[in-house]
Amino acid sequence: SSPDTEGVSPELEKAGLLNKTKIAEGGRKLRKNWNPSWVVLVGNSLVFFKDPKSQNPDSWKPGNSRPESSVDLRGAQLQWADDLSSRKNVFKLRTITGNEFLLQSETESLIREWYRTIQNVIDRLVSL
Ligand code: I3P
Repeated sequence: SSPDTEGVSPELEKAGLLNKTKIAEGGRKLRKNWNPSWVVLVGNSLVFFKDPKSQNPDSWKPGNSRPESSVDLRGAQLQWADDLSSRKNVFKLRTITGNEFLLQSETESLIREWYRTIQNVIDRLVSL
C-alpha cells in the first residue's frame, strides 16, 4: 500500500481518484458516461464512490459512506484499452459476469500502478 494509506487496514490495498465509465452490463454494451470516481481496492473487491465527501481512505469502512458500486475481482480480466477511447492511459476491467469498466488517469505512472496492483489481486485470487 502507498504511504498515505498504510496502517488503515491490512485489507486496504489502494485508494484514489480515477476517471471511470461503465461500458457494458452483463455483456450488453452501454453508452459511455465518464465521471471522476473515488476507487478503493479492498480485499477481493474494487469499490467505487461518487460522493466527493467520501474521498478519503476511511471511505470503504462499513457504515462510513455508501458505495456507488462494487466489483468482485475473482476471475476478472484487465487489459490496456487505449483503442477504446480518445483518452490516454485507459484500461478495461471485465468482470466474470460480463460487466466492463474503463478506468483512466491523466497521470501515466498512476494508472500503471493501479493496473499492476489490481492485476496482483486478480492473480492472487486465481491461486486461492
Ligand atoms: C461519447 C462521449 C465519450 C466518448 C464516446 C462518445 O459521446 O463523447 O466521452 O468516449 O466515444 O461516443 P456522447 O456523450 O454523445 O455519448 P471517450 O471519451 O472515451 O473517447 P466512443 O463512442 O468512441 O466510445
